[in-house]
Amino acid sequence: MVVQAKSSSHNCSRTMEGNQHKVDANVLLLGAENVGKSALTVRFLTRRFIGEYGDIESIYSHIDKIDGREISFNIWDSLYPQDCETTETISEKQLQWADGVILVYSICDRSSFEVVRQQVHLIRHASRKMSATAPIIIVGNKRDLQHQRSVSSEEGRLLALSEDCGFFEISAAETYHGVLLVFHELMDLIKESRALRKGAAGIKSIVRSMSAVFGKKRVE
Ligand SMILES: Nc1nc2c(ncn2[C@@H]2O[C@H](COP(=O)(O)OP(=O)(O)O)[C@@H](O)[C@H]2O)c(=O)[nH]1
Ligand SMILES: [Mg+2]
Repeated sequence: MVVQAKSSSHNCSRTMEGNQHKVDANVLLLGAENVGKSALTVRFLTRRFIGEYGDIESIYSHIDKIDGREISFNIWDSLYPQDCETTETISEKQLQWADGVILVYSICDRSSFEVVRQQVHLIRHASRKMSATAPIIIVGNKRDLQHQRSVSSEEGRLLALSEDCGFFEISAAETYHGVLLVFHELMDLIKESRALRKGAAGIKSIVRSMSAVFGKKRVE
């Protein structure tokens, strides 16, 4: 069950785009269980690391200021489905909702890295079908546990590079700053992707009006 702390829809994020002072962004956190999705979320919301988070799936609202502009984040801290070897681990609803995605793995859990690899492919595949591209940031968490590392930084960076994603290695347990950087970078990517979409829509409408004019002339 998803508990929604404050309701927000994809349309809402679009309508607010025109407002110079406030921007909405729906951020979806995905990844295997126990990698620190909730730790990352709670760090961003409260600046604190509390250690245990339970198995709660929730959408949180949080206002942040970036470069003097208010950003209203809606953060979906998801649960990785249990016994899901064959079923889909990301729902269409989640992808339609998300303006941007944070894919989290633990640097000391190789299987969680494989889940991220699988999920990034799933998202790219679904995006092509929905002709929408939500920016993705891949995050290797638990950087403080170097002695237990089983995924190298290079592997993480390479996966991100090959899938056109952002990449960070952080420790939600140790610092707030790394978590903040992840959300701010994702916001930058979301803005870029919206600007691109607007540009594409603008070009389409110019083409439409031009063909309307030239079409008319030909008829006359
Ligand atoms: N050492 C360390 N432990 C972490 C870190 N982030 C989360 N954890 C721990 O990992 C466990 C799972 O975290 P949680 O956020 O519940 O994972 P989720 O299932 O992906 O939401 C908890 O015991 C956290 O305290 C981190 O950066 N370093
Ligand atoms: Mg959790």
